[in-house]
This record gives sequence, structure tokens and C-alpha cells, in this order.
Amino acid sequence: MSNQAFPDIKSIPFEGPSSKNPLAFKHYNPSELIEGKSMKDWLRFSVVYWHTFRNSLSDPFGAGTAIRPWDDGTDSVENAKNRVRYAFEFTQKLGAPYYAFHDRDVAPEGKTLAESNKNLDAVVAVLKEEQQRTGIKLLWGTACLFANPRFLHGAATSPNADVYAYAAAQVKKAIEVTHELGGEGYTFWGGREGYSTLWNTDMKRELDHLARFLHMAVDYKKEIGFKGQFYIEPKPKEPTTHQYDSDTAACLNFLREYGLQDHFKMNLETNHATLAGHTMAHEIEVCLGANALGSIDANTGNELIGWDTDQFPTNLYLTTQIMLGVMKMGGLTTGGMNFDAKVRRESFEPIDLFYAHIGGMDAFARGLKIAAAIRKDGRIAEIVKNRYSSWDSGIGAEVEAGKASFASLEKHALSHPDPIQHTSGRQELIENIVNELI
Ligand code: XUL
Ligand code: CO
Repeated sequence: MSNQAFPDIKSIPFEGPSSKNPLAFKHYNPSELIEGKSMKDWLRFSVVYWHTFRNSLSDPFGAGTAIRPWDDGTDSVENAKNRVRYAFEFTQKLGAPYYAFHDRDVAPEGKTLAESNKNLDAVVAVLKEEQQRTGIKLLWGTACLFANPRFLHGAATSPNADVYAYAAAQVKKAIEVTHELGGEGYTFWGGREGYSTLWNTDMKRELDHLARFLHMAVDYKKEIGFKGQFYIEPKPKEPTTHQYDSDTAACLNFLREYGLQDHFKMNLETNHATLAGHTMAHEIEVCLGANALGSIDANTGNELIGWDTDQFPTNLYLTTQIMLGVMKMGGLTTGGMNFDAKVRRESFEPIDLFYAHIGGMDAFARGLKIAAAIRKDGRIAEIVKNRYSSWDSGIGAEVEAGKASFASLEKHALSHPDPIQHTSGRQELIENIVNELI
């Protein structure tokens, strides 16, 4: 094994739409300005450690297939440290400015919590060196509170208080190392914070415990001076039957109920949105209304399969809608486009990791350009504006200003002709305009 995983690749260049080079970007041109901001800054791409460097590509019916010559296949700290070098080589050659990890992806779990912490520290030292060497930054860190059997009933919602304490200790350590590595955020994905059956579940008590857990995390963040953004990542199910953070609306309600709303934003994932029966665009709109869009786990599901397939995003309608949302808020601040995606089990060669990420990055770059074209064109915005124009003056403006009552509305209704169908929704026209600009 050479000291590089990809000795033949220097870096992935931008070659433009006419290039046929599979190891070049056709659309992602980091320095190109879109509405005055570079593509790099709009997109803030991030590579996930767990899928790209730890996923063996096994599935419930078969063993892992991934060929990763730089990995000796053991769970040793040495192998974990070594793997970091190759992970940063890949990420640097790809040109992604960020990465994200779970504590247990980067370092092996020890026999005790103390040993796990020691292992983590040893690998974090290498992560720090590689961050300094390459300039690649940590988008967010997180703790894996779902893989170890101790979390089979959940972590912050476990019926067992010792497990809850263990989970808190693990999150405490994960926040510390995220802080040490200059992470811009920290994500809470409640992998098993839910239930398999309500017959054995005290839902209210579990939710109270979860809120207390998050309050303690907020307190600890302040105590150590960690300025990164906390995110909640909604997902409705899998592995549990029902996860409490099922969608953005449920998360916002939970955060408000427990007085946590100022401390968390959403990390939205497309495949989670669709599992919840929503589109990603729906989840983004709900976030935008509450100023709660933090970061994006950029992937997609397969509409014919009912679970989280975590595929690389290639659908231009999807990336366009995501970028329209991101542009509406003026860009992500601490968040990024984090490829929480894995290559298919059949795509087992190392080079497939490049093809997958290049495709996702180009799909988002195109989405960004198309979103900018839609905004510049203005026809869709005009249709939407006109659709609501009755609220800009008269009785509509009075309602919006809080100056109307049922009595004044009744007076208005009685003194005007009964309203009929007023304007068309123009859905087909809008879809035609999108297709014209895509
Ligand atoms: C699981 C998932 C996680 C989170 C981080 O569906 O998306 O990988 O992103 O724990
Ligand atoms: Co995710």
C-alpha cells in the first residue's frame, strides 16, 4: 500500500459542461460567483466519515463488499489513526472544505468508557494534525448513541437511568472533541429516541428526559465556551417504529414546549423527509418560517424502497428546490451540504467514492445555478406575489395588521359581492417555467 490511497489523482478539476472526464467537475466551479457569493460558500460541501470511510457496504442480507486497501480491517487505534490520513487525502483531492463524524466512526470503542475516551483522544490528535495540514474543517461532530447494544432501548430516552448517564457522558466527550477541533456545529440525531411499541413506553416521561438531556447539553456548551450551532436531525422511523424527532414540525413543537427553541436549528436530510411523508422542500419551508434551517444532510432515497437508502443526490429538481430555500435565507451560516450518502453495495471500488461525490457536488452546483436563474427570471415569484395581492391593501392588510375582527370581516363580506374563484394557481405554468430554466 503506497502512502496515498489515490496516487493517480492529484485533485478533481473543474473542466466545464463539455468535459467527458469522469474525474472532473462539469458544474462545480468553487470560485464562480452566483449572486455575488462563490459556489464554494453557497454549497459548503462536507464528506461524512461514517459512510465514506467506515461503511463496509453490507446489507441485512449480505456481508460488506467495499474494497478499501488502506484499511487493515481491524478495530485497532493504529488502523483508526492511519485511516484519518487517507480520509483527508480523499477529501482534499475532492475539494470538499468540510467533514463530519460520529465519535465511534473515527475511533474504536474500548472496553470501558474511559478507554473509549482515550482512544478518541488519540485519533482526535491525528484529525487535528490533518485539519491543520489540509485546511479542511469540521462541519459538525456527533455521538453514536444507537449502535452499541446498551442503547437498544434508546439513550436520552432510555428507561434505564444508568444508560442515560452513560449517554450524557458520551455526548459530553463528543462536544468537547468537536470544540477542540473547531467544529462549526454539533448534531443530535436520536437514532433510538423513540419506541418499538407503546405497550411498554411512558412517552411523556421519555420526552421529559430528552428535554432535560438537551438542556444539560446546552448548559455544558456554555460552560466550555463552545460556540458551534446545535442541530436536531429529524427522522420519523428506522431503526425505531416511531422516533420522537419525526419531522421539523414535531421538533419545533418539542423545542418550544421545553424552552429549547433558541438553542437548536434543524439538520434536514432528504431521505428522512421522504420517510416522514414529506418532500425535502416541505421540510425546508417549515424551517424557513421558524428561522430554523441549520444544515443539510444531502442525500436522497429510492421511492420504491421504504427505508433510508442514503443515496447520493442527483435529481436536479431536488437540488434546485433545496438551493432555492438556502438562497431565500441568504445562505447557510454554520451548516453545509453534508453528503450523508453511501455508494451502492455494487459500487465497491475506491474510485466509486469519487464518482459519487463528484456527481452529488455537480448536481448541487447545477441546482444552485438553476435556482439563481429562477430568481433572476422572476416569473414564478410574480405569480406567487399576485396570488396573495389581496392581502397587500384593504381588508387583507387590516387582518395582517391585527386591525380586523369577526365583526369587521362580516361587515366586509356583507357589503361586497360573494367571492368566486378568483385567480388560477397556475401550477402547470409554473412547472413549465421550471422546466424551461432547468
Ligand atoms: C441516520 C443519519 C445519521 C445522522 C447522524 O439516518 O442520518 O447518520 O446524520 O447521526
Ligand atoms: Co443524516
